Parts: sequence; C-alpha cells; structure tokens
Amino acid sequence: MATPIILDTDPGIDDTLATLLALASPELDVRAITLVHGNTRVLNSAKNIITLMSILEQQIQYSAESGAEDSRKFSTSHPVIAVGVYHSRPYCKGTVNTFRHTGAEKPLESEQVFADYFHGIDGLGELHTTHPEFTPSDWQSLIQAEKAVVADVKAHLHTNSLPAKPRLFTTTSRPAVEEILHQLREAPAHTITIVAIGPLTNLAQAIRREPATFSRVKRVLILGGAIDVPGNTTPHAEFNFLADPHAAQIVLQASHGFVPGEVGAAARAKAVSEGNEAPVHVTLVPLDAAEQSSKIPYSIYLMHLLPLTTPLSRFTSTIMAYAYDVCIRRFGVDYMAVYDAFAMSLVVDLTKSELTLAEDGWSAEGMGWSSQFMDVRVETEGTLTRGMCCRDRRVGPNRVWPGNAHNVEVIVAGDHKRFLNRFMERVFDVVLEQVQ
Ligand SMILES: [Ca+2]
Repeated sequence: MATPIILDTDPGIDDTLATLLALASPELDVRAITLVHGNTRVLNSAKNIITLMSILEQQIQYSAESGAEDSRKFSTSHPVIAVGVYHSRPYCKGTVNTFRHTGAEKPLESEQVFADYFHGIDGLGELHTTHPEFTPSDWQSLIQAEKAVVADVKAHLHTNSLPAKPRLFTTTSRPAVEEILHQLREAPAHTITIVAIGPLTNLAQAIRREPATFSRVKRVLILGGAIDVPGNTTPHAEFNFLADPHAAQIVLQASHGFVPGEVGAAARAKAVSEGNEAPVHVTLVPLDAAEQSSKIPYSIYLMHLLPLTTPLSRFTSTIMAYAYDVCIRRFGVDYMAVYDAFAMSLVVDLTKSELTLAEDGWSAEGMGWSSQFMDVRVETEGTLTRGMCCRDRRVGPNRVWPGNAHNVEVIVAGDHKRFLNRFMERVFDVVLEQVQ
C-alpha cells in the first residue's frame, strides 16, 4: 500500500519540482496539499499549485495520445487541495473586508519575508505574466470549492452523464490547518506522514489547536534549517526557518521526549489511543545535507530538459530557466539546488527502508542516507540570528537544557547521484543512471 502523505508547501519553483516527484512516485499517496505563505503570498501558492495540476492533466492526456508506456504516471494520487473559502469581516467606517482563508498568510509573530529574489513575485519566476498560456483560464473558479462541486453535480443531473473531464484533484473549502487535522483524525493513528517544504506556520497552528490530534501523525518531515553550515538567506538562517522562526520552534518542540524504537512507538500508540498528546517523530532535512546533494547542474538542464517538448517539460523548462538565470547571474553558480525535491526523495526511500530507528539515528544501506538525533531549537528573537538552529552540543547530565530534550532526527547525509538520477527518471523519463 502506498504511504499516505500530506504536503504542506509554498510553491515556489523547487516546491513545484518536489510536488512532481511526489506525484510521479507510486510509493506515495498524496492525500492532501495544503498551502502556506513563504516564497510568495499564499493565494499565489494556491494559483501555482492549481496551475501545476492543470499542466499535469495536459501531460497525462498527451502521454495517453502518444502511447506512453507508463499510462498511470502522475495519476496514482488524487490529492485534495485545501483552497479554503472567502470570509467577510467588518472593516472601518461600515465597510466590509473580504479575504480568502486558504492557509497561513503570514508568520505567527515575526515580520514577513518572501523569497521573490529567487522565485519571482508570483513564486514561479513571473510565469503568469510572461507565459500566461500556462495559467489555466479557470483557476479562479477552481478555487471556489463549493461552487465548483455544485456546478458539477448540476451538470451531471441535467445531462445524466459524468463531467466531461475527470480532474486529477479535488478542492476543499477547509483551509490548511483544518484539512491537516481532518486528515489526521480520519486516518488510523500513525499512518500519515506530513512533508513540510515551506515555513511551518500551518503545522504550528495545527499543533496549538489540537495537540492530541496532531500526535496521530506518523512522522513530520521538514525541509529547513541549517545546523553546522551557513544559512542560505542570512548568515545563520535557512529561508523556511527565517520566514517563521516561532513556528519552526513549536514544531521542533513537538519532538520533546521522543523515544526512537519499539518501546517509544508502543508508548505513543497507547497515549494516542487514549486521546492524549504524544511526542512527535520530527525528521529534519537541513541545508547540511541538502545544499550539496540536491544540485541539478545547468548542463543537465541544457542537455536533457530544454530539448523536451511535452506540456510538462515546456512548463518546467520555463520556470527553471528563470531560476538558473538567478543562480548564474546573482550567485555565480552553474547549478540549482532543489532542496524540496531532495527532501521528497527521502520520503520515497523511507517507504523502502525496513531499518528500524536506533537511539542514535539510522542509516539506510545502499541509499546514502544517515541521521542523528539532536536537541535542536530555533532562535526566534535574535537581531542577527533570527531563524538560526541552536544545537546543544554539551555533554553530561547537568549541562543539557532542563527537562526532556528535544529529540529531532536530523538528516546529516544524502546521496546526490541517487537523487538526481531518480528525479530525472521519474519526472522526465530521462535515464542518467538506473535507480531502484
Ligand atoms: Ca518551499
């Protein structure tokens, strides 16, 4: 059975590539996609994910018409996208302010930052302005969840036939936090993995609202933070942790008292079956592992991706061209690091690994991953260090922070070749070297 995941994301160019890898991987059942501020505003995140899903629908049709070998590709998951609903609230002087509640629009407490310097204002390298042919004309009606469902039902009653084009996704009027809690509540305890590749505001709000329900998660896998390496946005901070340091701290704190192995799992199962809170298995993929191992060289893009002419490749080549331009001109490097997609490759491997967790982490033979458990906390107030990861390196019982330690499983190494080969093969059918 495929591993069920909830994807919490702020698309974002590398988020888009990560989502493609998830949807191209039959080991994963992407149950829900929830949206958050970060690279861009949350409504842009919704527009971008709807755009991606529409492109994939075109790609599936294109593959069917051209007799592709793998007819199921990209269609094994049918995620629900949490687009939320419009709300109205009284504003000054009798006017009414209407806003859409899709997912967290801003960080819990700190000043908002976007990554438009890398992803463009719209999150996809200004795609919607420079290449409007990729933007589905009905994207706005698609996020009118309830109306869209009603329209489909009416059409069905009237014509007594199914809606002409089955969609690859559905939408829900539940905003992100409600959808996350809904999925965790409905599924058996400890079966759903949350994959968080944006700022952690939605997850922190879900923990605050219903900690016991959140404890039903099997694992929270986060792309974020920098432990022993420089940040990518400030000297000490990785973007997702900088964008909402308070939320990052809350989610890492959910690992407080986590005990790896069977004894810990039994205790958590008992607590959750009694409706209580339990420590959460938090796995962090920091820049330490992601920076070096998630690169897609510009030469690979030029040689293998740019010449492709499928609906999907034309879309991805357009957004990747924007990112490569930033990498080359602004950063002076001839590659793009796609952290989010790299983290998704770990999610795929976790469905294969039968290794059980040991106290000091695990390593997956032949897959290149290794992890260590660490007490990691996040600086929330520093003027120069906001979003910095602070690891307790001290030893001895009197030198640790009071109480049970945070116990975050930190990925310290991954295999670049394995990631790159898998990504190219699964998403674009480009075989560099075979990967299992
Ligand atoms: Ca992201």
